[in-house]
Amino acid sequence: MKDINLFDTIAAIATPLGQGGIGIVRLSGKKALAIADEIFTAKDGVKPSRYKSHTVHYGWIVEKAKVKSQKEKIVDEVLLTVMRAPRSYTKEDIVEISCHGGIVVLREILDLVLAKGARAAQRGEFTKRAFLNGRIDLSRAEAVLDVINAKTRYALESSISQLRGSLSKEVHQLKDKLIEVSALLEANINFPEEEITPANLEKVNSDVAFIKNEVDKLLDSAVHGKILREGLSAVILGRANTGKSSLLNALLKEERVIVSPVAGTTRDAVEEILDIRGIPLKIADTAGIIEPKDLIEQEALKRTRRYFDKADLVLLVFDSSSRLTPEDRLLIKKARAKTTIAVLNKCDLKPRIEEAEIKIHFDRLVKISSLKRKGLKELEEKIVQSVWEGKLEASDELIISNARHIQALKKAKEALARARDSLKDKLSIEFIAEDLRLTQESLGLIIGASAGEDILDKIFSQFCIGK
Ligand SMILES: Nc1nc2c(ncn2[C@@H]2O[C@H](COP(=O)(O)OP(=O)(O)OP(=O)(O)O)[C@@H](O)[C@H]2O)c(=O)[nH]1
Ligand SMILES: [Mg+2]
Repeated sequence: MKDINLFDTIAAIATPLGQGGIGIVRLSGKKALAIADEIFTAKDGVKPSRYKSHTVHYGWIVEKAKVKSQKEKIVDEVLLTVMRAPRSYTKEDIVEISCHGGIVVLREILDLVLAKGARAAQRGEFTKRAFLNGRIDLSRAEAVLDVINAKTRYALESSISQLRGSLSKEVHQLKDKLIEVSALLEANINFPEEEITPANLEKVNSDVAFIKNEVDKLLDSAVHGKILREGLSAVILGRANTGKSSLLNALLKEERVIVSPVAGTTRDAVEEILDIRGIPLKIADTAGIIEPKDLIEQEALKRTRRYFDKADLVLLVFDSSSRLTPEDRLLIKKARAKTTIAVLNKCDLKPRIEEAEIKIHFDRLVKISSLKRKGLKELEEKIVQSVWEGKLEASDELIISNARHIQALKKAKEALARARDSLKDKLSIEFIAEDLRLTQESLGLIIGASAGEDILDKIFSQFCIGK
């Protein structure tokens, strides 16, 4: 996006290309209203440049005759919205033309606008202007992208909160605190003969501890952020015939995979996507093969392993109507390394399993019957709990989901840890001041205060055109 002129008036089709009820062509910049004057004929005859800000007008987009013998051509019947600088998305004059949502109409209107002197906008250029004109900071600009890309209700809520400035507020507060602390230290660096007072040193200590704690909290939330973005992946694990495929079918409420009394029914792992209370859950049914007898079974085992390795959550299925087998015990050992829910299936039959032994290894245990569809709600409940550990219930929590923010926070965390060590070891004040400066810089990256042109390019190129 280098070398683009920020004084140009830009235009783009802001709605998805396809057929729809309405489509929008959007213009932003100094010439937006003058261009609208040339192509829009209002029903009441008033020119757009005379409209008040935030008003909507009915009329037609008209292509004037190029030569006298030609008649002027009506392109479409439209509504035209005017938002004047600085009270607009970009802080510039904005004109939005809402026309009928056909590709040809939209294209013709855009061509007309370009012919009158606007330039085709690049990806994210409207939002980039909002950032460069100081209406939003970088974390909020990125939140615009997250809102557009949100795939679940929770992801949307979290991006909306970031769009409203929750993250930038938090970062600004931390930066202010850092500035305060740095000022105390700088005074000492500039006037070394004046020893830093024990009271001031104590304040530096406690403020640094406070900031570090806040940064840690933000980083902790990133685990949830990943799930909001990408969904949660779970694997159904268990020895043959415990009812893994039956469980998948029960959760999906359809007969998706083959179920049979023959051990080794499932060979190929099957992955499906479920929506569990707004969280997308990718769930894989695997083969219950533990000791492969042929090449196909070897391959099946390999696939089970692959799903197991990448899973955030394991549903370890037991047949509660039989005693634990050595295979069950082997799987218990493996699953302990992961977040696991022990699922005691076939609870409609007489229980024979050593429940107490399983409880030793796993905090979460549910009894279900896939056949009779019992206990499935409790299982869903446990799945949600295991993911959020009750955290999402506190809905105000700020959740970090952006990889760039995570990276910047990690850098801040490292610098803060060094500053704390230096404080503990009573090292020279300069060292501490330097690490606090680095912390400030890293936090500044999140809101864009210290972000370079290359970072901006990378961020805004992920946007769609017209945003
Ligand atoms: N009584 C009872 N039987 C069940 C239940 N769930 C599954 N079964 C039966 O157990 C047998 C095995 O079920 P599957 O779902 O194929 O088991 P699986 O774990 O996928 O087996 P593999 O794919 O061979 O590893 C079938 O006959 C099912 O009908 C249950 O809750 N109660
Ligand atoms: Mg199966």
